[in-house]
Amino acid sequence: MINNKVLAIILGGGQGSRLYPLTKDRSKPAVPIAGKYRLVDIPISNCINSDIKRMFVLTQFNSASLNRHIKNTYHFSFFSSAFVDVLAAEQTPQNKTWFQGTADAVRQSMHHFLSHDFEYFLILSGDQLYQMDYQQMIRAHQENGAEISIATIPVNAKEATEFGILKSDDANVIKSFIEKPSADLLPDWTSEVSDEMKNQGRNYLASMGIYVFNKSLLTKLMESPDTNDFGKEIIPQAIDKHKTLSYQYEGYWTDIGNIDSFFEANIGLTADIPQFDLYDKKKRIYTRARMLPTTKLAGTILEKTVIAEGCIISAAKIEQSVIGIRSRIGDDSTIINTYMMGCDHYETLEEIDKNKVEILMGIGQRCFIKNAIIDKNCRIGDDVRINGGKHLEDTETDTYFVKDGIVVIKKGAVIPKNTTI
Ligand code: ADQ
Ligand code: ADP
Repeated sequence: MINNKVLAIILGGGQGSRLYPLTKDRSKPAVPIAGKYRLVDIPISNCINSDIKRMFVLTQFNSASLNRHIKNTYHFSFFSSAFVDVLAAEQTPQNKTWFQGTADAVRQSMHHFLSHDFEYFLILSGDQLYQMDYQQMIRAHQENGAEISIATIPVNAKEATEFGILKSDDANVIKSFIEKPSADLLPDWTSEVSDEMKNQGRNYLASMGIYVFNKSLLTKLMESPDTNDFGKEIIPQAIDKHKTLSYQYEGYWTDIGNIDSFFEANIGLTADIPQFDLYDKKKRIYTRARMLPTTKLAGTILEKTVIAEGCIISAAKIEQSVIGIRSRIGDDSTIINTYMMGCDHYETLEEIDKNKVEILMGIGQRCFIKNAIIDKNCRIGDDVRINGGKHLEDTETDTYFVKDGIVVIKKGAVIPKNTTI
């Protein structure tokens, strides 16, 4: 049984600066996606669906929301060896610094891993949207006698500069690798790909940042203290010395490391047939079971919209939007191309009265909101107009942040009535 031989390490995130301000108060794995999940649910669910049930999540910040989410979600049987453990960067007498990079994060946590019985490390990224059976990759690794395997995917020239790009021989053995090549170097890095990929202009083979390492090899590689990153050092230095295989994948896979790609990945769920399939019984995405009531709607025209549980909505229109758990949207409001994350709790009438709440959690009446991400627990007053788009310059205030035309309302922000952004 391969699954008993694998220990999964989920790289939960460095500073998460590219997802700021969503990562202002929480670690990256805890960022809410798709209305009811968190980023970390994706690799954890892929592991569970691949029958790999021993997982560590490495994160730079020890955020309360991440720990609570993992603790409340992943309950395995008392009799199984399954677990999901969060390891945050910790100061010890040996390590006075935070993780310096992905390999350093693994190195600093190595003593936690080595007390387990396993043969393969499965190293995963925490900020990607995809559904993959890791068993097939590990089987290919084993059958071909590889020491390292890298999952790869064909990408186009524009994307190629953002990834590790590699070339392999006919037996899928990786012969060369370059981390994030500049555009002028790209002509040397094309690969033979299928006709379907060629027709889409996807002529470069990119690393998906998903690696299988033999335990003994990675343990040895980690002994050198000068390698901080997998992409920049470990992989380029290892391919000449250790048999490194490319495991090619052609399904849906997207990196959601910045605000733009995070927004696109969420809004993509509103397509007629989304590329990321949340409805597949065999590739289920797990998250916290919250026992919320059903959503209540009154007089709203809905166009390609995904609505999570527990919402109370009387908006005029919601179009191409993802509305998260416990969202409240008032009369005559219009929401377009927006990801609203929802709320952590409902406000009771007593709380509203006691705290003299003027603007309720959620979106008020007669608002117009377009091209926005609304983080959790925001209070948006009546007649607020948020019109995101390329006409807006990148900017930041106490309550919102604009990046690439997308307006991000910060967690818990209060936007007074009649505000225009
Ligand atoms: P990047 O995604 O740019 O490229 P990196 O920033 O190192 O590489 O992040 C990889 C994963 O590790 C991400 O999930 C990130 O959040 C996490 N991470 C980063 N620093 C961390 C830290 N200090 N502690 C814990 N987790 C951390 C990598 C490869 C490329 C490949 C792309 C595919 O280097 O070769 O093409 O992934 O997305
Ligand atoms: P989720 O459903 O996103 O997992 P939780 O149920 O964990 O959210 O709640 C998120 C946070 O909100 C927790 O810190 C929880 O304690 C807090 N919370 C829940 N109810 C209330 C409340 N009535 N007032 C303030 N905070 C609350």
